[in-house]
Amino acid sequence: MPPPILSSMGLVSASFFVASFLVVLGTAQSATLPAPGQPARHGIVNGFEIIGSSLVSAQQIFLGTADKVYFVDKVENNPTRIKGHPAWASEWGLSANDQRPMDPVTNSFCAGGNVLGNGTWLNIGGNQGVSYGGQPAASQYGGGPYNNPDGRQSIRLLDPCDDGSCDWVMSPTQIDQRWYPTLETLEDGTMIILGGCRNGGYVNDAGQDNPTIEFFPSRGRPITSPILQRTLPANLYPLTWLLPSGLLLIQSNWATVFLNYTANEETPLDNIPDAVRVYPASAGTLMLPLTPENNYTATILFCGGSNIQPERWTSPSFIVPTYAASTSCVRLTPDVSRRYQRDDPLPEARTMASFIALPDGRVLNLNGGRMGTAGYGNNSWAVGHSYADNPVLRPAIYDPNAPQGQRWSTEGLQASTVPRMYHSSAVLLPDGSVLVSGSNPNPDYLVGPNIKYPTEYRTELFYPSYYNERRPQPKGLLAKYAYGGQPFDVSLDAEDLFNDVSNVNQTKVVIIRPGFSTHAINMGQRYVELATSYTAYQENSTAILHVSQLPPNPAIIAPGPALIFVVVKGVPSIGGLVMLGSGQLGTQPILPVGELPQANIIASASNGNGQNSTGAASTIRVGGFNRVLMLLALIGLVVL
Ligand SMILES: *[C@@H]1O[C@H](CO)[C@@H](O)[C@H](O)[C@H]1NC(C)=O
Ligand SMILES: *[C@@H]1O[C@H](CO)[C@@H](O)[C@H](O)[C@H]1NC(C)=O
Ligand SMILES: *[C@@H]1O[C@H](CO)[C@@H](O)[C@H](O)[C@H]1NC(C)=O
Ligand SMILES: *[C@@H]1O[C@H](CO)[C@@H](O)[C@H](O)[C@H]1NC(C)=O
Ligand SMILES: *[C@@H]1O[C@H](CO)[C@@H](O)[C@H](O)[C@H]1NC(C)=O
Ligand SMILES: *[C@@H]1O[C@H](CO)[C@@H](O)[C@H](O)[C@H]1NC(C)=O
Ligand SMILES: *[C@@H]1O[C@H](CO)[C@@H](O)[C@H](O)[C@H]1NC(C)=O
Ligand SMILES: [Cu+2]
Repeated sequence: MPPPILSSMGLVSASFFVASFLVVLGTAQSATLPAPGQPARHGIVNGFEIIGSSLVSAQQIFLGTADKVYFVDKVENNPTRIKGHPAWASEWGLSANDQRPMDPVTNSFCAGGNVLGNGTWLNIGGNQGVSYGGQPAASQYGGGPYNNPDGRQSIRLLDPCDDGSCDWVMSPTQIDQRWYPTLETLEDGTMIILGGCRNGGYVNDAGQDNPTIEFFPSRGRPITSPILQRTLPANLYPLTWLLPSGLLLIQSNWATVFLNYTANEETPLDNIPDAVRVYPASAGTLMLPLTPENNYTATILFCGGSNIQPERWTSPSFIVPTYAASTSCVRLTPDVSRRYQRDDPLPEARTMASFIALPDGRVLNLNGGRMGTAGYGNNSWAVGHSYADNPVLRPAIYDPNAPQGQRWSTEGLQASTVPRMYHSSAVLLPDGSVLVSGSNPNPDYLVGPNIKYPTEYRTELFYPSYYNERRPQPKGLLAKYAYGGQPFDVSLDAEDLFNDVSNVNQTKVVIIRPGFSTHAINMGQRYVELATSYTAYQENSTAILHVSQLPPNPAIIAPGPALIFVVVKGVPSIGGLVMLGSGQLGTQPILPVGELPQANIIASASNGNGQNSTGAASTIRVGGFNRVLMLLALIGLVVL
């Protein structure tokens, strides 16, 4: 962090800006969420429950509203139909447990997705139009049994809704052909779209590679990316995160770079050790919680995948499903060091692990197999068509705060009964359960008694340990959050604090973007803890939680919709869907950060031992951090 150099000009414009913004903020702050209630279900704690059958197979899923999960499949012969052809998308209503088919128009096979800063979801790219068995359709403009035009250049948009009226809409603009692209939301709420191939296949090759990046809305022609160009053949769905520094981290095959996407400049970091993590090796990956304690410093965890050398991928003697997946876990804190560090290995080798950020700060690891990789084909050695085998049915949980050597645990966790192989997915729901669905390592819809890995519709919830606890019901959470600005108050009653006021110092407010889940990646998934302090009353065990707005840097979490939870002693409230930032694409307003009041537990007058514990550690931490935030805010203002 550079030393503070503030020109008088900066201060003048800052104070002018503060004054004008307080008016705006006054309006923004008046909108609060209704206090959340309790889960509608009683869960099987640490276990799975099948809650129904999806209409299409869940190759891609995301939470669009607090009540609706959207499914996107590849084009195939799903018995559910819409507009005279098989459906390949649907909506699942959580409270009513009902569904409806939807129509993404073109073939969304292995598309990428993510959400814009204004709340519109994107689903981008895909495959050619297909017919029975995934064979190319006679016409690439529609018609035929599946009536699906070529989706490789498609930009599909969805504004999620709760009234059953919304459907996918095609953007009139197109992208370059991309099958298996990655989407990452940028700090102005626009989208960067990375990589992909033109014709598909198990891995990429020079003849069909699209080693370029482009943007939505468009910023002009695609730009060549050297890392994508030199990491064939395993460069599809490149693992990409926007870092708090504003650089992007890209991990592809064995290589890692920073991308400065405005200067179009890539800077190499160390190669990743032990295993390939991108598709089709498909490691579990996740940015660990960004918290006031770690100064919002990003650490990325990569676990499993497969140790496959470049020439092996295309070797005719490579029998994929008999090759064991990796147990290796590594971490990278790219804004601090370019070196990967080994972390505790997975309890079981895994390819296609989905990593889900739980509100309590732990990471749930589920889905995938012990052998082989993602992908499928008509090879004699395939398991049916699957290139993976030996499903890992038991989840595992990673605690980033546990001492090294003790971070992974499977204790008490029950196995699922449903293999979740290639084309399965998982996403966090507002009630803190995790929806798990999909699995279809087949070219078309395929079910039957002798099919080991059929097209899977069974949809489960996994209920983490906190699920049946009485949930906190905080009052006063906002509906919109600014980057910087004034703190606000949330009230917790005695029940919310489990009738023990000292639990207020084990209370946190967290924002989670659950992301777009496909191919063991949750694009855009992120966990950010807000700075807090409290005024608590021993006399009646209630507390006012003082909560900071978002850190004044939209690269920490990009604008757009996300869930907010208040977590007391590891038990989250039911998450509310809120808007981060302005709700519009474009440079986000950055505000000076208001100081949090001193944390304080006020002793009962009647209580003889007269405890008056001020949360000194919490307050000093916040104070020190705020100076940094203030500087960032002022830099932002000068730029404005
Ligand atoms: C969000 O921005 C995109 C790109 O400009 C636009 O297509 C979409 O309609 C916008 N959504 C909303 C809700 O305004
Ligand atoms: C990207 O490079 C440009 C030009 O060198 C520089 O001004 C900018 O600060 C860089 N961006 C980041 C996020 O480092
Ligand atoms: C975070 O910042 C504070 C104050 O600037 C500093 O004291 C602390 O060491 C930093 N912590 C980390 C983990 O970098
Ligand atoms: C794979 O095999 C099936 C069944 O024999 C056949 O229908 C299909 O066309 C084949 N697919 C490819 C891509 O060769
Ligand atoms: C919370 O406060 C209680 C009582 O003051 C104390 O015993 C406990 O150690 C504190 N816990 C944390 C995590 O600070
Ligand atoms: C709890 O006690 C404090 C201090 O007497 C008081 O200000 C507050 O209103 C009380 N809260 C409730 C919910 O009774
Ligand atoms: C507790 O301590 C704070 C900070 O020193 C002080 O402002 C407050 O008056 C004290 N409260 C009681 C009830 O003693
Ligand atoms: Cu795929």
